[in-house]
Amino acid sequence: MATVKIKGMSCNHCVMAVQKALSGVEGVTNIKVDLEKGEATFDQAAPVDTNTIKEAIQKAGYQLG
Ligand SMILES: [Cu+2]
Repeated sequence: MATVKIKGMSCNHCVMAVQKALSGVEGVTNIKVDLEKGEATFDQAAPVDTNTIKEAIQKAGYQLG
């Protein structure tokens, strides 16, 4: 399981946006986004490049923290 810190989430809309962004990354499964902690956890069905995660999060309008 991997955990990433995400900056800029303020409500459940943000949670959904981050969830959707991560679900679009190949190999990422079992995503859980925690608004209060400002982080997301996920399992990797295949090795996932951190830069790919970063880009997906940024495209959704947030930053890795
Ligand atoms: Cu929001």
